Amino acid sequence: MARYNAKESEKRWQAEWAKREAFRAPNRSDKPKAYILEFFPYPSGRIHIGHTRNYTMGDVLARFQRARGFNVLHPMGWDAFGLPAENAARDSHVHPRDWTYSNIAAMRDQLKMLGLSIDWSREFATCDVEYYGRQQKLFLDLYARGLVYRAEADVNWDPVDNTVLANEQVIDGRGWRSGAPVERRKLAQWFFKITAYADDLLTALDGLERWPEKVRIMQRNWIGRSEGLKFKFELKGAPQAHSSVEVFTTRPDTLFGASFVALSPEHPLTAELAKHDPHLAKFVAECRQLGTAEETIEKAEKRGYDTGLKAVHPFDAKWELPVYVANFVLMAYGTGAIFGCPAHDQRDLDFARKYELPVLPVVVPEGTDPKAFEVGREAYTDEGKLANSRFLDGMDVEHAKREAASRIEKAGQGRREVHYRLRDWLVSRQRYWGCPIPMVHCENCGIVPVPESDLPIKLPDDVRFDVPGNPLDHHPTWKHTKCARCGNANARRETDTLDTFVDSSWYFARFCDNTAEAPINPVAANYWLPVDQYIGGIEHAVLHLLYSRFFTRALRLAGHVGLDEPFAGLFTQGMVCHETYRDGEGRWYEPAEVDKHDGIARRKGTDMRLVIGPSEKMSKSKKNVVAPESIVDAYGVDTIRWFMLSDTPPERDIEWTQESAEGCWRFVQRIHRMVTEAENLPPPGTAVPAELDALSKELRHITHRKIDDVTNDLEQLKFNLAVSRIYDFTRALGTVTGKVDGAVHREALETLVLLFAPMMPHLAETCWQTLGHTRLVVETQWPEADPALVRSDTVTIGVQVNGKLRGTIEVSSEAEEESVRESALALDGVKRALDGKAPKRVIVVKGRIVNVVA
Ligand code: ANZ
Ligand code: ZN
Repeated sequence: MARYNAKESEKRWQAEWAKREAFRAPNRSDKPKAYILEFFPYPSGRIHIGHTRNYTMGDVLARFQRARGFNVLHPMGWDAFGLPAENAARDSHVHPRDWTYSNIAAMRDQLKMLGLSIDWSREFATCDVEYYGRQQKLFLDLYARGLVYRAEADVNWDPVDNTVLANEQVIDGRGWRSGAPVERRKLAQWFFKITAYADDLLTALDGLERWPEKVRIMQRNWIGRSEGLKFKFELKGAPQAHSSVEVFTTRPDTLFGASFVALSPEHPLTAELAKHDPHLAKFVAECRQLGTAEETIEKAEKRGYDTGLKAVHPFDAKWELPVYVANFVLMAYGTGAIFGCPAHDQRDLDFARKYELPVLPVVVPEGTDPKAFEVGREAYTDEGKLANSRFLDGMDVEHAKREAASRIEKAGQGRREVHYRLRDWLVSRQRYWGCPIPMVHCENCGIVPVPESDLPIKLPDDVRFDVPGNPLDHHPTWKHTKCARCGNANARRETDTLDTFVDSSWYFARFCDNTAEAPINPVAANYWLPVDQYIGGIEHAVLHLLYSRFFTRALRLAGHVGLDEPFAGLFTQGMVCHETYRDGEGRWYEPAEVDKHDGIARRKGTDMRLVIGPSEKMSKSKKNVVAPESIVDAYGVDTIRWFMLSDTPPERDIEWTQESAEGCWRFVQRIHRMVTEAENLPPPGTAVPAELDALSKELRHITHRKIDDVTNDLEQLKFNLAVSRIYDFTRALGTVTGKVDGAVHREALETLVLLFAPMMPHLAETCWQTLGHTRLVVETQWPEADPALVRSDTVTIGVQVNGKLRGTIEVSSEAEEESVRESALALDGVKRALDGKAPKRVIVVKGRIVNVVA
């Protein structure tokens, strides 16, 4: 019996699919449409095995939906602008364009090797001038609609990448790419007015029912809507133009617990005071080193500077509060000034303890005596009743908020307001390898948009990377141009390029028609959008996914698309992990460079011992990556695909191990053997006889239940469950040869092949052919379950080993405990988990579950 030659078969079927254009998606069809998309990759070099997980998931869905009669769009492209290309240029003297396109070529081959059912005719890279030139047109359209502006602002400056960053791109106070601590600088920059949609972006989250709740929560928090009160404190001792200061609070109920007022270091009053106070000026300069990201400021030690000014309490003219400048007050939020109530706000409490300010509780838990209630190291932020608060005493928090706010409004000292944490999106970058912003600066006219007829503004090729700063700015001629408005020959092109997150904010719309003259073909976009299932990593929960939601709204305003929400369904897959290996000097080693025996790792071919680190997300920096080629050479791509879907729920992290991959490979072989060795099958299309023996009837039941189950599993993206059903089905089929009706046997085998086809498409084609078919699986419909056969007196029960689901078994609802136990232990998944050892205990919960304790 010939073993299954995965490598040969995979090559052959891939060529066959390409020849038949099996995955080409027409823009017009009678079928219902399904748009399935994985986050498009950044062409950083080569993919490793960790990257294959989300492509596999997307591909399973695409193949599944195609078989179910959908017109499926499953495209691929490249998020190809960005700094790594410039760094490569600086370090290895290769042009960013060459570096990028050669990476794309390599990665395209790799993705093709994975057998993904992609419509390659729609491929593009965001660095293609055909793409970024059209993006410039979109930029001009948004500018004309008032959604783009240039302003001087405090920005995050990344001193390593030499560019500004958006707030979303500062993680723990460091640049998201460089990891360098960011600084605060005042610069004129380009912004997208995402805040114009703050409320809409927030409320529309409720309608995104097929998004993970955690992503919606993260976006909700990022947008950060607050209802509060803006009001004035009269100031004593302040310079003339500053007789009062405005603050924003969400807790006007706590006003009688106020013990200080604080200004942002960037507040105009601070600047005024600092002119005559060098100590304050020095304090402000120190605060600047913190950057503008809120998270960083939140975590930094609270520090303040007493200005000596006094603020008058709005409810008591005789009550004066000290006025500080404090590092935790952001200029860009609210009014850039606050009043502090230490008993009920942790930051204020930390601050008050440090500067020995009073801490007076004004909200106490229901039923507590205010005199006995004390605040220690932790602020009290829960519900309660007002106390120590004169006319507010005894009210609950909501009531007291309303009462305090009304009094202030009536007195004309302030107004209720809604504030958002969300800031406008800073999109300009001082880098070369990005989309040039199509604007011109003219000394007569100011900012002048490039006329559309002059688009695209192409990047120059002859640039230098050996001098720090923006290569476009250094270029001897590129930026010199004529003003389109007044003809001034000394106008200057904008040398900033767009944040690459702009590139990824509309690529999904371009895929709908990548040949259109317009940036987006509205007919095609209206047909295909929204993306029905989007798959990618949770790290983009706020960045890419929020920007795209905004950009789609902006595009709608400019008449390019007809919808607001680009992604109807979102799935965030878990990471692929691997342990790490390090030598005594801290150098990392790839798994391929390591020999591991009995838990001891040595560098291959030497006896140098390596330290084994915990399993972590695969990453180039720690070298815990596995090249897909090495696995494909040994076992074929279907083995990788099967591995990526097996055992663990898709939203959780998995660990790549050679042993499990070998297990998958054995399963591939086993299926192939089973299909090849099946004897006495009647020809394809033979009807199942009406009268059947008991065993044949039972097999039909199993077959149709499997169709039903796998269909449901895949609809819900429960790939691991689908996999365990197929293991189970295979096991059931393994025992019937020669004992059941031939037509029933054929029906079961064909069903098995069609059910695993989305996951192991190459193996499926080979088996399908072996079973005597001339059409391909990719041209064959998904099997349909007969409802009468789905209903049966068997039950499917899960089998867990140490609490982790390893498979399911199909048993009669009457089955004896002993036989259930036996079937459970016979599962491949269970055997693998037990690794040859006997189980400690097997607990059978009749009709429900089997728990194996290893
Ligand atoms: C007094 C107070 C008392 C506050 C209390 C809170 C609790 P959210 O809900 O996030 O919108 N705040 C206002 N502007 C600020 C700024 N520019 N920088 C730093 N903090 C600022 O937070 C609103 C609350 O954050 C406001 O309510 C204010 O402190 C503070 F028991 O006012 B509160
Ligand atoms: Zn001009």
